[in-house]
Amino acid sequence: MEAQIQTLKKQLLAAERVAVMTGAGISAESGVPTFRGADGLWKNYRAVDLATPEAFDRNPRLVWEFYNWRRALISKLTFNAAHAALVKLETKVPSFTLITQNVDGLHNRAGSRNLLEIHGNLWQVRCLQCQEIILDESPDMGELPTCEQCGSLLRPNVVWFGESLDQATLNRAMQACRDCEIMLVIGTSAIVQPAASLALEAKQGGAVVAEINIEQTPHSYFMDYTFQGKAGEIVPRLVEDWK
Ligand code: BJW
Ligand code: ZN
Repeated sequence: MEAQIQTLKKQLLAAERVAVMTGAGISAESGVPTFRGADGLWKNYRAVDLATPEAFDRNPRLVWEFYNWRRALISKLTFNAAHAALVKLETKVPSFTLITQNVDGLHNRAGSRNLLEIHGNLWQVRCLQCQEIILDESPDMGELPTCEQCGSLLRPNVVWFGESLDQATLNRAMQACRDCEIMLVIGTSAIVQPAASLALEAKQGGAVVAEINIEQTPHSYFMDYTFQGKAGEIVPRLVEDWK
């Protein structure tokens, strides 16, 4: 692994265009639970079962309770060495795009600039009626928060299963993956579409693709590099000693 880290590090130093995709695994060492695996359980509900418009229609109180729990938890946490290393990488690479599936806002807090939050942001809420999007960073939004403009129910401004991603944001992510010379894929189980297809897009466009994950994923087989380990340990090593 050591030699491979050194080779990729040299390639990154020489690259003009780099894309990075992150998933829940990059925030795990900050203390944010991931979605799948034992970690993805909340009060005996599977996190993915609550991330649907049907769950919200059926029981908005329950879904808000889940999101308020995550708000309270994440508001006490901070970014880790992997988030910070990506900020450093961005300052060295002429064209750098960070695509995240995470809604926790930790890349933002770490200081990443060219950031595409393709599944939305936990700290934004949206009115079901007037569609107004409001930034509200309070750790508890209350049981059933309502819109100040029209009094209708608010929902988290995130993308649930069966919902479309913002097309303009997705297009920018696709373009960055098609154009890049190197793509890093960090801490994602690579099963949720269309996010998962972005790494394939980069590979097909001729990019060198590298995966950093504590486990193998369905994408490991086509990766040029697979670093099996914690993001907080491996990603900083890719930018170590850079001036
Ligand atoms: C570490 C680590 C450490 C841990 N270091 N690594 C059948 C086939 C194909 C597609 C579909 C299908 N049926 C339905 C679909 C479409 C569906 C989909 O992909 N489903 C699949 C599950 C099959 N996709 C959608 O619905 C998307 N929309 C869409 O397609 O629109 C078109 C459409 C419209 C109408 C009908 C149908 C289609 C939307 C997807 C939205 C996903 N939303 C969520 C919730 C966001 C809000 C919130 O956070 O509350 O996004 S679900 C959840 O999964 C969240 C995540 O961003 C996403 C991905 O999860 P991620 O990040 O990969 O986390 P985990 O937990 O899965 O993995 C963590 C990884 O980290 C693991 O690999 C660990 O090993 C690793 N790890 N510690 C390094 N320290
Ligand atoms: Zn409203």
